[in-house]
This record gives sequence, structure tokens and C-alpha cells, in this order.
Amino acid sequence: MSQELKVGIIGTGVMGQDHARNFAAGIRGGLLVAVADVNTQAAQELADTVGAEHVFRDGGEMIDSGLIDAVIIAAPDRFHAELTLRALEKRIPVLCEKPLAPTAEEAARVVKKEEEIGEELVTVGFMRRFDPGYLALRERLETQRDGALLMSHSIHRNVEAHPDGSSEDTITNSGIHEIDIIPWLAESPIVRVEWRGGRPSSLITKRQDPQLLLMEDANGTLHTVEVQVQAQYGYDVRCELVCETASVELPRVPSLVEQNPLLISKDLTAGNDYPADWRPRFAAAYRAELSAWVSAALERKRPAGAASARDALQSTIVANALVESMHKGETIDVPPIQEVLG
Ligand code: ISE
Repeated sequence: MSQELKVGIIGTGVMGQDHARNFAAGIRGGLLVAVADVNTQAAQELADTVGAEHVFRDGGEMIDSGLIDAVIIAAPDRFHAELTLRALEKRIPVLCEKPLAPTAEEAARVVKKEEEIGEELVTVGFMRRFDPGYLALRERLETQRDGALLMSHSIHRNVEAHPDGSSEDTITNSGIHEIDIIPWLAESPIVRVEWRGGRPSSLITKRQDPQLLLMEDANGTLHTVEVQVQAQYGYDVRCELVCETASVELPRVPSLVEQNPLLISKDLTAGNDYPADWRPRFAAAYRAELSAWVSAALERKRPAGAASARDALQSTIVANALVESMHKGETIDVPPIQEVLG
């Protein structure tokens, strides 16, 4: 591998564009050389904007082309596992957007393939693990100065739902962030889950919105997660850890503090600005994730602290259990990862 990592991006949607722009702004050790999308016009436009040399219609062909040292997969979720397996065939490092796959079966195939190869080639883009806010929460818990973690409450609201999304996608595409980050914070796997719908918003008919995910970890700690995809007012991610002697929570919009440090109370309202989606909220996390991935991929490693294929399989297993709870209306015990891997 050359000293500069030649990267290709598959997918020119929101995340493909975001990663490409981050490269264009400068990621030490990495160079974006190719873009792939079935919509070749979109691929060409993005490549022109960020100065990438090659354009492909087919992401698999780009992986096989020999022109790239590593690949970022930002195609729709249902293609993630297949493309990751293709990159593993070529033995090139992958940064796959979350989820690794919507189903545990597909994610398990990736874990097995990577373990068969015996190299840390897969990183899954759970970028919250690089967010200064979530890192501070974890560090605070590690100090144990607030006593044991008793409960956590998370809120994850999007302005507008993806038009093709289903109720199940709310879990596997949006709630998956909390499904990953909560056991990472609590340092304890999720063992039992329950899904509730409740009164649906009249603003969205295609999926149940909002949804309440209740997760119990191996210590018996309960974690509530409200996920809403059509919240209208702003992109809002919150997390509160209820410990024995303190409540510790994320500031409302930490990454906007520089732009908008004031919480203004005026005209009978109090408030701050909200971003319209996750890019400004997690901009620092995405850049840190990309930089860490490029440096680690040059060494054919996964960055310290990033989600592995196994971590991503674990979150998909929990997501699938929540979908099962949605379908059956019951509490579901989460199967152990070994059982799924067979
Ligand atoms: C999107 O794919 C993301 O990953 C965002 O972080 C999340 O907030 C959103 O709900 C997802 O659709």
C-alpha cells in the first residue's frame, strides 16, 4: 500500500457526499480517488466537486479495479454487507456506514469472513463513538464518581423521515445508533428488549412514529430510547445517564456551541438553534472517525475505539430482537452472539 491511502466512496447520498467533502477539506494520509454510484451523473458531479479522478457505475467494479487501497461504503443499508464482503475478497480496508446490515444473518457473514482472513479490515461508521459528548459521558462513567449507572434515557429525533422508510427501518437505521452506543457507555451488553408504539403522529402514515425502545443490559440497568423520524422542529439527540448520586447528560447541541453559544430566553420562550440533520451535530465526530480510519487503514488496522464488524453484528442482533418485539408485542430475550454465528 502506498503511503497515501487511495480511497473510493460508494454512494453519493448524504453520507457519501459528507465523507467526500471531508476528504476535499483535507484528511491527512488519505486521498479520495474514486466515486461510484448507479447514478453516474451524480457520481461524476461529486467527483468533479471534490477532485476525484475516477467514476464508476458499479461499486463492486470499483473495489475490484485495483485503483483504490480502501473503500467507504455509503450505499443504501441493504447493500452494505454484500459490498463489505466484496472488499474483504480483495483484502482492502472498509469503512462501512451503519448498520453493517439490517439483518443479523448478513452481518454474521461479514464477521465470519473477516475472522477467516484474520485481519482488522472492517470498521463500521458508528460515529458517535468519536463524538466529544459521548466520549465525555463514557469517561465520566469510568471515574465512578457518580456511583453506579441506574438508568439511561435517550432521545433521537429527526426533522423528516426518509420517504421510503418503514417502522422497522426506524430501528435498524436510526435507533441502531443508541443500540450501539448505550451498551458501549454502560459497558454491558443488551440482553432483553421491548418495543412500544403508542399514539402515532398524524404527520406520517407510512411508519409508526415515535417509537419507544426499552433495553435491559446484563447488569439489569434499564435504558429508554425514544426515536422519532418526523419531529419537524430540529435534529435533536439527547442522552441522560441516571447514576446513584448524579444525573449526567449531553448538552442539547454540543457541536453548535461555537456557532451559537447562547441559550436565549425571550418572548415567553427559551431555546437554542437546532440543526436540520445529523451532519452539523456530528461534524466533529465524522472528521475524527475519518482521520482515525485513514491512519489505521494505512496500517491495515481498525482505529482504536471504533466499532468492529462483531460490534455491529451485536447491534443488529438487538435491532432484530426489537423488530421481533414490534411484530409479536412481547418482551424478547436477545440471543447470544455465539448462537447467531453458529
Ligand atoms: C441516518 O442514517 C443517520 O445515521 C443519522 O445519524 C440518524 O440520526 C438518522 O436517523 C439516520 O436516518
